[in-house]
Amino acid sequence: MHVVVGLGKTGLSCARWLQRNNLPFVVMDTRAEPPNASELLKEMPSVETRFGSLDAEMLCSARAIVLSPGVDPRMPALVQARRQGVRFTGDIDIFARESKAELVAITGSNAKSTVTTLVGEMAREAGRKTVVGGNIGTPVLDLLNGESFDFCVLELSSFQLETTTGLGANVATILNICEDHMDRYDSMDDYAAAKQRIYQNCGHAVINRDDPGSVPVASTSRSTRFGLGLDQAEYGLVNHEGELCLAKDRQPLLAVAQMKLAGMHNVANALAALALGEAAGLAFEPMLSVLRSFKGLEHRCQWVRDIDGTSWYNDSKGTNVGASVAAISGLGAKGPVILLAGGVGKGADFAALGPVMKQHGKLAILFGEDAERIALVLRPVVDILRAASLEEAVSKAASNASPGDVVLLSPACASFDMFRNYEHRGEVFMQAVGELH
Ligand code: UMA
Ligand code: ADP
Repeated sequence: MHVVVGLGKTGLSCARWLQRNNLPFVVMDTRAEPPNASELLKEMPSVETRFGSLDAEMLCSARAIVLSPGVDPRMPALVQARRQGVRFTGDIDIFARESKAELVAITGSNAKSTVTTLVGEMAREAGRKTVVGGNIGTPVLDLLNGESFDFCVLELSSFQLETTTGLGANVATILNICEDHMDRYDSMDDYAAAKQRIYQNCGHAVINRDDPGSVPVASTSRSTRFGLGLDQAEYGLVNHEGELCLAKDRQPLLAVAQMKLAGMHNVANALAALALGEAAGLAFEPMLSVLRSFKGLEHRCQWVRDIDGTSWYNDSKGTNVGASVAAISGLGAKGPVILLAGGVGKGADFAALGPVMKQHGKLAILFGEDAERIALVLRPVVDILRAASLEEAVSKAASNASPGDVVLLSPACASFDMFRNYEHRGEVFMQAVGELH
């Protein structure tokens, strides 16, 4: 019998898949009332469940444990089952064995959703029957139950990769690595090792030339590199007729100014998407057409409005230090930055915010659980204010803003101390900014 552990989106889709395949299973969740319990019981009234705690005895006798990404495998009952030789799997592992489609797999500490969406749009524009799923939101096993497809782009988190053995993607990449989820890993090495699993049996690796953490530790048959350097082999940048252009082998492909996405981090993301798309056999014209029109995803350096010469941006998806550093330097080119940051730091070191705020920052307005830890880093380089709520932070930003400034919500933290999720945080911010006069 299989045991599905965790009844969020992933657990529910795993239960559906097991039922479709007539495999016996039990669903467990440490919460007494897990989020999808009523949905599960409605769809499968006779399903066996164990809610409230993990049943160690049952786990130890399982044929396999299908673990949800949000469940920490270091929990004692899971450690015990592993010691007794029980096989661990996850939805991505099952999907990789079942799906026959061309697979492009994307991980990284940041930029996953942006690059995944770009490659998905590029494949659609090139006429491929495409699906996009994984950490970006749609559980992968639900994809197997929908329309037929021959091209699949998956965003994978380190949590999902932990239970994935022999992914065998046609094309795979680690876009970048910086500190994240340090509450879930014992060290950066453990986190990086989980990410490396994306390259298992992959046909073609796409490597970020500017980030050593992107390089596969095991050899791969083929690889392509991308990076922001000028005049590089493979994917990079060139100056052509006075314009900065995306380039392949020093040949210009598209002027950066023709892209709607803002910030140099998004230029790197565009190069990554081109390298992935080309490795997966997509033609350049449809890929470039997507880069000309794609405006970016919500909550990622999203322009909200201009008020009296000050530009307001929502980067609520900046949930780790590396993301906020990229957002501050990307938007800092437009003007002095008033940064709104704080929340749950997930054990991260905030030191890297210091230099970039020294260069671009005018003021930092801090809120949430880890506000004081961020203040310790920023106090020597920039003025600091504290706010009890995001609405108060917005109002303090408005009182301190001058024409030419950029007000940026890029919290460098998770949101769950004050909000349901990063989308909720971004919406509260946009609402408050929308109400300013
Ligand atoms: N649960 C337990 N015990 C625990 C923790 C959780 O029983 O100790 C249970 C919860 O009660 C809940 C279920 O597990 O019932 C939640 O499962 P989950 O946390 O694995 O979340 P899902 O709803 O299955 O969503 C997951 C991803 N969530 C996480 O990895 C935390 C979603 O990524 C993903 O979109 C979805 O699968 C579909 O693939 C979200 C995320 O925050 C966006 N990802 C992290 C990130 O991007 O930084 C990695
Ligand atoms: P993910 O899915 O990995 O969280 P997103 O595409 O949603 O990635 O972007 C999340 C945040 O990461 C953005 O809001 C931005 O602050 C930052 N970011 C985007 N691209 C990059 C990049 N190439 N390098 C570093 N940070 C980035």
